Amino acid sequence: MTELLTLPPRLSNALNPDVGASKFCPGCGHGMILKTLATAIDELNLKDNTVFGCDIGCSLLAWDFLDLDTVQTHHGRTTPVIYGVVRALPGTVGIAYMGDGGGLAIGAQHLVNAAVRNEKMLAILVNNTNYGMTGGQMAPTTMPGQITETTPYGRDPEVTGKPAKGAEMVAAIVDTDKAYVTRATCSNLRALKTTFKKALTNVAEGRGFSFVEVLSICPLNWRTNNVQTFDRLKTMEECFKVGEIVVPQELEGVK
Ligand SMILES: Cc1ncc(C[n+]2csc(CCOP(=O)(O)OP(=O)(O)O)c2C)c(N)n1
Ligand code: SF4
Repeated sequence: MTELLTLPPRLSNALNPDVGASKFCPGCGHGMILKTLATAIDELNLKDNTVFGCDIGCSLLAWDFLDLDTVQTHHGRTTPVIYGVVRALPGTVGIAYMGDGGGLAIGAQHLVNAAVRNEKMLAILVNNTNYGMTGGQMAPTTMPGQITETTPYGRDPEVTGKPAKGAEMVAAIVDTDKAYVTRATCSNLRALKTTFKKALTNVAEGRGFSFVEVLSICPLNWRTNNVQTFDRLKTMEECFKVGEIVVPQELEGVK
């Protein structure tokens, strides 16, 4: 029985075993989301033909998290870099991993064009409602009333608009027979794994564009303890509806 205590943790093959200490802040959502993605890649046996791209922002700290061919690019440019790889090497499963700032502010035009053109890739947008890496400024997704470094009295929609709804925006412009568009949350990692498996399957089967927005947590910039962090995530789940928006018929059986 004591032998069990000395067994190393079981890691997914798609995780880099030599990554060392986490580069993310304690309690960050990125680590949970990436670990779940690695498990989904393993369960679908896609590791050897997957290419991973990470953006600027805290997502770039994923550059050595996975044992996959990886490229790091600037704000939202990860999307065109990844579909460039897929176009050059058809059959590659390309993943662009970005923050809500990268995907919905400076890189929004890339996301829109990839979605409209049904590029055969997976875009994962991690929504933590702020610009995490640069110290917690307002992002397109900041919620009404939310205090950030640049909205010290709370975001006022009269002045800066309402929060951008990435998944709904993408759903409005994709080919609904071929694309997969959904919003998930890091409060339910089991459901997130199924979501990633559907999104990856849609790409691996050459059907079309997959978009997964994941509601995530940023305790450092939110200045929240564990309880407050997950309470904030519940508020986000009320503001950004979790669930599938566009699902091709072929994916219905994927678990
Ligand atoms: C053109 C340009 N403007 C600003 C920056 C500074 N910058 C680096 S990361 C970042 C915020 C990224 O926020 P987000 O995409 O939401 O990712 P997060 O860090 O929250 O995961 C900004 C503004 C930059 N690198 N390049
Ligand atoms: S700043 Fe926020 S998003 Fe970035 S690593 Fe820290 S907790 Fe995670």
